Amino acid sequence: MDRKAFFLIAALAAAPAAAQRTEAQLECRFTGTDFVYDCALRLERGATPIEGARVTVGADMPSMPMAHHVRPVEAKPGAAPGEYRFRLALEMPGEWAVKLRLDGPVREQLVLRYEFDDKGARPAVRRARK
Ligand SMILES: [Cu+2]
Repeated sequence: MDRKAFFLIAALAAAPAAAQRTEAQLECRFTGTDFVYDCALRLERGATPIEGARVTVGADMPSMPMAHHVRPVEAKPGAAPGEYRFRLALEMPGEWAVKLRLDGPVREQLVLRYEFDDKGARPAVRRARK
């Protein structure tokens, strides 16, 4: 092949690499039962929803290693592309590390740190160490 064609192919192959990071967004609603949450997870890569993934969700508390035993649950596909839904039964409010294992089109493990209370969940704020 000539040089121009080779350069074009190389450029196309290189372009997606920068966009390969998996983005995960989590929204959890408190169910009213201690400490059970209905969660919707959005997965995308380079603004493209990740569809057809098998998502297993576990959780533990970074501040209390080995203290909790939350049984991992399997997420179900949601209504929107790249959306997955699951119910998370935690053992107390506070900061939890939500552990996602992705299988299928994307094989990856992600850890999302979220603060859970009776209003729902939001990303845990990193406090600067003194
Ligand atoms: Cu705890």
